[in-house]
Amino acid sequence: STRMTQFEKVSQNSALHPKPVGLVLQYGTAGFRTSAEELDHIMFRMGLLAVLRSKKTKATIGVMVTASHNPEEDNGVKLVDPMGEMVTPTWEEYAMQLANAEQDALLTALMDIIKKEAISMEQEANIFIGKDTRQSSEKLSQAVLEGVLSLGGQVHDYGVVTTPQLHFMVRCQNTQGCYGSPTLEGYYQKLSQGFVQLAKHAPNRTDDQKHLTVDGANGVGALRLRDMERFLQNQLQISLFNDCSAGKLNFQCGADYVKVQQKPPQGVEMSMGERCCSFDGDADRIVYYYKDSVGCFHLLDGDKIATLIGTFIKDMLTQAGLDLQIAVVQTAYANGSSTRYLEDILKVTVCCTKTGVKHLHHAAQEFDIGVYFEANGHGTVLFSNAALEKIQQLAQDSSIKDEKKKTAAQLLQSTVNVINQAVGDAISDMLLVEGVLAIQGLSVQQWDTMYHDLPNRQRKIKVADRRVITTTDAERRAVTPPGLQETVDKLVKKYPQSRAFVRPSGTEDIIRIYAEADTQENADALAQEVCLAVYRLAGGVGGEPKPL
Ligand code: G16
Repeated sequence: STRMTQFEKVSQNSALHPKPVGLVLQYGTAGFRTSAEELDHIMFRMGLLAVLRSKKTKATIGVMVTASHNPEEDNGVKLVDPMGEMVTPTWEEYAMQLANAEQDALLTALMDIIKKEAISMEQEANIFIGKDTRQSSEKLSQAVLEGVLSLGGQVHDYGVVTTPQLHFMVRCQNTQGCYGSPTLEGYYQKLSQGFVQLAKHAPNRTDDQKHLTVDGANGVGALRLRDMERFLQNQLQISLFNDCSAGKLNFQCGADYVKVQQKPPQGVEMSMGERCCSFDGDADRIVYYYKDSVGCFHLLDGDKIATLIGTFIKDMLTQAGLDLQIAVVQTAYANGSSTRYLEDILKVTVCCTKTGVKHLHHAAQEFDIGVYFEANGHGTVLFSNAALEKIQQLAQDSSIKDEKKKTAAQLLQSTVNVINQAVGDAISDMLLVEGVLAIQGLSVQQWDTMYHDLPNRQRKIKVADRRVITTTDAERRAVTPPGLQETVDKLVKKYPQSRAFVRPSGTEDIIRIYAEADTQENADALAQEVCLAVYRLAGGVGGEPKPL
């Protein structure tokens, strides 16, 4: 039968992308991620899985080849579900079964998924593929493509696009264009129109106010931002650095570097008081920063962005007289001051989830308006259908005489347009922040004073097997190894206003440590002590961690 020949084809082609015997990889925080050399078979097999997922959902599925914030030598792959969200957890399990099946067991693993999910192989399949600028991405995305074709799927290869652009394309395609048009042009047009509408409400800005310095992390975000500039009608004047012309991807630059090191990126000219931002390697994260008049560096991370956006949306809802519930979703990394500000001053619901956009996204869907941001700058805003309808109705209601109300409704509508609801998006978030600052007439310094971050420190520790640490309570407490949490609790008691937690990374082979306290010295000291505890109790390797 045709089915036999199809599976024979899979079998034959998979031999060209052989799995190293015994290699086992996990679907982590954001898909498979490791050294690029280990990923060829994973890519081919994710092509196969994407075809099954597409047949199952009767919708277009996305496959993005990227290792985002990781070094250039790494790569990775994430699957995108029909509405542009991360693939659902059950399918992460299937991804691992398929990825880790030895060569001669691949067909059985494939059949098993088909049977469990009752997939009709006659159903057609459509896959969108995207990749970042890594050297290995070209060949690896080709392996995805071969996987898709082997199982008879149709492919549209978008080439080098940001991760959020690929998510956007998938959502546009599966909403029959309601969300926008599934092309780069469509993406630039939708977002920039929203932004230009917002900027029109701040008509008298000086060139200085329109100016923004961007660190592109020497990645795809830089390339695609360049494309977008001509759509912005001079409402933003961008100086782009680390634009892929010379430097290495994510090396001493980009959002992750700036956030973790708490210092400016290399390769960027910053003048005093100037607004600057950094993207990460696939442009799904953004952080802002500036240098004050005495040269001191100030970081405005995902928490500050969430607070700015949350405050703006809440103001607009009040002015528009719309009764919609707004919530902010964070993770354990959220600075304690931000949580306090959101709860006590802004008086919005705050939720805490595990690390990983998929968890935050899911929690944010429970509200009329869910603002979600990781402290590392990954986030967006979700609007329920009911909220969207109410906003649209009000924005189009020509009978409203109250100018303030009318303006607020229109601003909310433009906000909806500029936001990429599929996933966190550095370019989209940047345009929204720029729009909000413009409308509210805020400088980056004024935005920074909304609340003061508690001093904090992030560290990494290498252990023999990071799975020995397991956590609970949205990763805020360690369950294993025995004694670790008790030790952390004791250490935390030594420092005022302090908090600390440890968790295994899902994107790198390390344990992450976070500590905050009343002073930077105390945050550093606490982080150091927790690092030592992890090293001693969780099988640290490579020598005891030293103070920074
Ligand atoms: C990915 C995820 C983020 C997560 C980050 C770090 O970011 O998308 O949600 O915060 O990894 O995760 P972990 O601490 O588990 O290593 P990116 O930008 O690298 O895709």
